[in-house]
Amino acid sequence: MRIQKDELWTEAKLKDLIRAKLGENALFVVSNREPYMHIINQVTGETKCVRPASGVVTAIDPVMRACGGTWVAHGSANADKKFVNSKNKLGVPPDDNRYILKRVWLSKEEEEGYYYGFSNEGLWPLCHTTHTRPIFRETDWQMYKKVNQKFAESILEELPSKNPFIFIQDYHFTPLGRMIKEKRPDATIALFWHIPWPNPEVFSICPYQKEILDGMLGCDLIGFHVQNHCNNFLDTVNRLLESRVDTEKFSVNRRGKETFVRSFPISVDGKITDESFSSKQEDLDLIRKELELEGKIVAVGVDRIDYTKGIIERILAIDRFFEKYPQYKNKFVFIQLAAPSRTHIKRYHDLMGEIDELIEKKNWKHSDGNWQPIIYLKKHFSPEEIAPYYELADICIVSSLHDGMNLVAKEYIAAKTDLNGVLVLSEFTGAARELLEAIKINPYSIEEFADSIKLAIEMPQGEKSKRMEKMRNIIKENNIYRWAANIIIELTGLKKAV
Ligand code: ADQ
Repeated sequence: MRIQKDELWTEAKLKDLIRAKLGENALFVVSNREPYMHIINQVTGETKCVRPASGVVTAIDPVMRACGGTWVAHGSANADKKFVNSKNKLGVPPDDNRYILKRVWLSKEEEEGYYYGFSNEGLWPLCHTTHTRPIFRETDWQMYKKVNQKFAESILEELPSKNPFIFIQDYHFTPLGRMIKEKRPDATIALFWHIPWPNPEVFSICPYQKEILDGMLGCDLIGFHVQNHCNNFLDTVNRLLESRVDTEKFSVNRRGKETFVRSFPISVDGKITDESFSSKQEDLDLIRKELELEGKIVAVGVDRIDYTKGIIERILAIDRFFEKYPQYKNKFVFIQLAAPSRTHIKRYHDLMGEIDELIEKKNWKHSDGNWQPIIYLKKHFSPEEIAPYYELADICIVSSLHDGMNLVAKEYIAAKTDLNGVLVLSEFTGAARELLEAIKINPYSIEEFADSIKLAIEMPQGEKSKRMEKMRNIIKENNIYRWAANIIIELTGLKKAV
């Protein structure tokens, strides 16, 4: 079965495909971050269910809502234990149970070594070209493997007696595929790598390179966002591991097992054809009034606070823009929505301080008392709260120094029903390969970046609409349902070939 290029994929269609391909075999998803977190406010005692700021959750939740199944993830929030049954499970979303979330509990030491240490101080900087030095500690690596084993056991308990399908998410779980396969060789396992894959020279500094690659090759299929990451992965395996790389089939043979490597550019749910997606006029008016945006040109940035997202570079470019083009003072406002992330890691903690300080400094430099050029909203927002900011923004700025895909760029386009918006997009994102009508920037070149902001402001209406329409068509076609369908078809196709 091949998917037609212009075929429109919907939740219902994906549901039918899953039923036809997997039958009674439910899908098992594994990720570190859980899709719903129960958080209690220690002061008021009030509990909230929150969807975390995570690209993985944004992408996979609509797929699981469509297909049902079980999602296994770390129960990391302070009230999570109160909401599970005796098997650590609950139905989610809480108000409309579509699938099962199984929470895995980790001790502080486990979380420290596996999540903060090996995953986020080691592999994350290793895979992103941002010149942040990866830190590899033997204790973190041992804990990372121990936690992977814990997840393997939690998943193995759930698997049906025949031919289960397991879909592993991201760099937190490089040994997991092999660990599951050892106990259940009949399982079909895919791993999706949500971040870039570096070239062999870069990867070879990792002291655990062979074990990592060998673990990943326990899976049947490994997916990346873009072809270049697939190529880097195959080059890395070819260079560092005893195996046979087949460049025709795009696969690796190791000890008699074949693993296929493919690109699947991830996307958003889109809902481009669904009018209900638009925010209420009152919500838009309220934000405009509260932030004094009336008559102003508005640009927005929406990010987890992470050094890969180029937030510092963005502020420097806005500063340079006002220096070069002072005629825009009092006329242009930049709003940064920023969710604190991994704050326990020193690099992230320091970055938060740097951003606070820089914004304060630049606001002081340019503002005249009545107008503030940068509005910094440092908190976690729900997707419904973010939507009006996308809708009212004339410009969205995505300036990542390196990013597997970047879903903010796609969310902005999906939200612009009136076609009245311009996307300024870093050339170092996976999204830049698809969204050719965006204004491309190199975030390291502050001068060029500042000029691109001016270009976005001054783009004629007709040109804006034309570009936005083209990008909306791309997202409408290549939405998250098509992404999931492509992976399921590839995976079930492989199964038959075994
Ligand atoms: P992330 O690095 O998390 O994802 P991204 O793809 O941009 O990056 O997704 C971020 C998500 O968090 C978006 O859905 C956004 O709306 C949300 N978000 C951002 N700021 C927020 C805030 N202040 N409050 C609440 N939510 C917020 C990783 C990779 C990416 C890849 C995705 C999916 O790093 O390259 O696109 O996985 O594969």
